[in-house]
Amino acid sequence: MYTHCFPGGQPVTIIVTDSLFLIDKFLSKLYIIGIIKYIIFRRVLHMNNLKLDVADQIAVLTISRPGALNALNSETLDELNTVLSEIEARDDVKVVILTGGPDKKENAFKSFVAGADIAEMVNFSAAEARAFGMRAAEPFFKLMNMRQVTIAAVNGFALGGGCEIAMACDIRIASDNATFAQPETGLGIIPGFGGTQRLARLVGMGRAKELIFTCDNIDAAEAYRIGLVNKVVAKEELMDTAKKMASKIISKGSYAVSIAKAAINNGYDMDIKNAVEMEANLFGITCSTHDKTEGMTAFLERRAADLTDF
Ligand code: CO8
Repeated sequence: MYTHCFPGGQPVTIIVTDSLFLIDKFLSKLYIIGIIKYIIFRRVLHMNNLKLDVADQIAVLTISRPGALNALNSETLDELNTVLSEIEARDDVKVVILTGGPDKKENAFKSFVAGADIAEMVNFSAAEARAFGMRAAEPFFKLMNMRQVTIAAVNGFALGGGCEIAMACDIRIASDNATFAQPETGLGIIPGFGGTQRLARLVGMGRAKELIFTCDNIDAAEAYRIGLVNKVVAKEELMDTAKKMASKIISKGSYAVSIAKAAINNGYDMDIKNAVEMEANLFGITCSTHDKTEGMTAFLERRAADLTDF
């Protein structure tokens, strides 16, 4: 009898007889492969400006540049791009919550993201500025289109690129002290991380133009009133609220949620006739799943559904 322990797993008791010798050798190889994969994974996921915590199928991704109020520089955008690809491949993550880390005085509610990094942008040529914009576009589109639901938990300043990254998420929940603005025209530039497009789509063209032309700060209550955020809560309740919403979403059919997300995103820029046809096609796909059979059968049998597709 022999106990074999997988990385991060429970010890497994194995009875080693002659006939099981080969199996044991195979398991030993798996163990080594596990260690190699762990080392590679750690290497790939080594991040200077982001923290990732995964629990209960929720990934909390924290942008952490305390000295710059979490401003987005090239390194942070690249890390974001890498980690979102890693997360999208994980079946154990159904919702991503994006938030900002504390400032250098440990104030957890100072800033979500205070914009793109002005110190990096100040000497950009036109070509470098364009490249910087495209560098952000990739991870921002991942937030928008990845199969997991993305929630921005906005815990303070969401200015310029900070407002823009929040808008790239599916849902925004703001703490009551949060401040939103697109201050770019005051710096002689325009919103370049999708702000001219996503703000108009979220709050309408008139309000988007007003915010971008005046650079006005708006508080969380006003952001809620104009439809920029889905919910405003006391700052102490921000993460709990975001996690509760995440858990509720996770309790539904995760594959169906991801298909609904794709339908909403893809249809938004289509004419209504093609959009509805696209929806019918996706509806057909969801009807061929285990979850559809289980969900509807459970309803008819008056029991809770066990939805497992993702
Ligand atoms: N970039 C770089 N550093 C920043 C940024 C930023 N966006 N915001 C704050 N910081 C730094 C400050 O320089 C300061 O650093 P240090 O301590 O070394 O002096 C530190 O963070 C703390 O900031 P403050 O001392 O200014 O803190 P205050 O509490 O006095 O003020 C504010 C907080 C009001 C948030 C203030 O810091 C501020 O106005 N920040 C800039 C906000 C801004 O204008 N954001 C928009 C930037 S432009 C943008 O986002 C464009 C996106 C699209 C780019 C597209 C390119 C293609």
